[in-house]
Amino acid sequence: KADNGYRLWLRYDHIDNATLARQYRQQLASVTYETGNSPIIQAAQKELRNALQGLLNYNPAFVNAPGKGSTLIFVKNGSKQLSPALNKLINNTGNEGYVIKTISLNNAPCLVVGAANDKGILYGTFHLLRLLQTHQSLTNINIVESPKTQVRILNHWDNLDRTVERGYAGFSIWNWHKLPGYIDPRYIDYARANASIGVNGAVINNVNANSLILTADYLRKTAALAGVFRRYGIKLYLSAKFSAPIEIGGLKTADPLDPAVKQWWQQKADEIYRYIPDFGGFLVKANSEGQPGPQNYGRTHADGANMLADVLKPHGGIVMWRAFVYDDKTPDDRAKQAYNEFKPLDGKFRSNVIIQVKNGAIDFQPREPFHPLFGAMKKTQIMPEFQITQEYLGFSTHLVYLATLFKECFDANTYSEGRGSTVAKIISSPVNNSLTGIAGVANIGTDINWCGHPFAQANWYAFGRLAWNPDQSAAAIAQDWLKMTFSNQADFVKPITSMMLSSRETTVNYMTPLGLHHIMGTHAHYGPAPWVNNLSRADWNPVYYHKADSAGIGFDRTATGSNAVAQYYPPLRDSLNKVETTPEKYLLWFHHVGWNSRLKNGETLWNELVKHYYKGAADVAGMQKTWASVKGKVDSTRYHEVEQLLAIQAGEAAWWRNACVLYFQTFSKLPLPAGYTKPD
Ligand code: GCW
Repeated sequence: KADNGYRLWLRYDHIDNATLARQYRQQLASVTYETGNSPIIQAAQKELRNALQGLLNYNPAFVNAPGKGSTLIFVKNGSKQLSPALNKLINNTGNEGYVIKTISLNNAPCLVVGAANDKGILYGTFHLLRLLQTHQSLTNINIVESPKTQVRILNHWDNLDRTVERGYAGFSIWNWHKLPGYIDPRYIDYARANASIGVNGAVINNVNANSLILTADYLRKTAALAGVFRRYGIKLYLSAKFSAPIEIGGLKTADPLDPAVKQWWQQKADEIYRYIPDFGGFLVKANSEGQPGPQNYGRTHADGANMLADVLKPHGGIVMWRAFVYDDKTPDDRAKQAYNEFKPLDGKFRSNVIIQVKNGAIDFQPREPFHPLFGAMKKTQIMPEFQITQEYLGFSTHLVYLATLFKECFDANTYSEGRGSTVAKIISSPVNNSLTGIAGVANIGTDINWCGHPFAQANWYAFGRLAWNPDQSAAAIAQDWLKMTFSNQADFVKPITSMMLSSRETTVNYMTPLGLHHIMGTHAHYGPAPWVNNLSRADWNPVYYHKADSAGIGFDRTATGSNAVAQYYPPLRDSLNKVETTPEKYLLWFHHVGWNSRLKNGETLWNELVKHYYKGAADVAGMQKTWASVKGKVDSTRYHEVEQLLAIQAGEAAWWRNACVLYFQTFSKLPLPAGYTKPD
């Protein structure tokens, strides 16, 4: 059957295992809602009906009160039918959590989906459906869930002309021309998909913001989108340009300490909340890559963020202030700048400000060590920013499952409070009652399958699942996604799960092995260009990062070099300061290493580098074989799409390998290891 991928992981195709389907129908024979009838509950009900219709070709009886023969009951805030203990459990699930539990009601098993609030019912519904979609047993269920972070948000880098910065899946899905009058059904499907994975916020415009988004004309349009999102528990946020008071307010300055500026933002906030009563707040990129900010007026990031936080505070809004800053102020090492600028401001931000920090200190590279700001700001709330769109990972052409990359950051130990101070723990622990959060730069566009590559959908999916709970495994999430998106067949799920799990390491191997970084094409960020050395700013040039010379390769960030290692806590700082104790995957990130230096396995650095590049390219050929082995187990449309994309990826992996090996060889002047054939 043809499948264009539009339905993402919410396909709800009929379960062809007849025994299983029959059992589900019996177990879900009658449905009762003791939840009230809010718009969110209605959305949840609609999802349930549609899904059961699709999965089981079945319309359960909807009964008003649970009684004899009740098999599925949704309960908000407790019910007379339930034990005090279960009611208590349900009432303690918080704003978004839920319980799914099998109980005995009138001597028969009954499944309870309980929550303290509407959103919990919505999320519980999607979890229940996931059990069906992945063919799990519905017998003796006992699930208690609540999210580990509160703001789980997509950042769309969408421009008002519908181009998308670093977007590789068509144009922006927001049709500004037809809004607010026309609600594209796609907005509803977008909201459903997000709700199904627990995403509860969306910044709908680019951080390189256009002030026009804050004018009444656009606010009317965004309000229409917010109306769609609200029914799925999603708050709308906007990227605010710091100079908006000048551009659309007619003021002469945007100085955050100027009373007229503050008053302008105050009125703007009040106006926004008239259009969108549950508006989430602002995301701000300031004094970064040419964007205006408080430093233009001799003020600090804290001055800027706090001014905006104060005007949003009475309405319950937040400011997500980005720490992605770099310019010529830290000429020896761009990686140090965010820490240098933000660490001294620790404790100076309002409690409704969250500092949004990229997972690594450079920029969404295939592999980076975690950003040293995690754990460094003990009195300031921090949220990580991941990039779901594959700016540096082959766009939507390469199959790269990013859950392993996200996990590497979450699981990293910062040592800020000794052992166990992982990034996941830090970012899910509220500081001064602030909200906690996680952001992901969206990979969504107008392409029929939303994300360009059928497997790029997995990265949107995994982002949401991990934002809900960063402790989940990348493998379990991949399996769920594969089953829901393609097929439950074990001989499909097993090989393709392992293909997904190794795909990111494969990409690192053919792009930037052993800690190399930022050696890609400098404008598009596609393909290799380690040789570029003529851009106007030193820190835009790949040669600045790899520093290859006749002696060796790599960026010395130790005490004898830029000393970026000092931004990490001991004992990590000390181990990164030495070649021998630096994990080899980060070797050239922290050290300039001689071509003939021996690595742990006894190989020379040069040989090991070459071998990584060759392995990366060979492993893409392996992915092609794995995919060929599941032919016939998935629909032919998506099969052929992935097949063709993998062929491109294989060609480009070889391109990366050849370019990097041949270029670095001009410095090492060493032959390839025995048995390796030099590329033409
Ligand atoms: O990753 C870089 C991108 C820019 C982007 C910037 C940022 C939105 O190349 O396109 O701008 O980072 O994160 O602000």
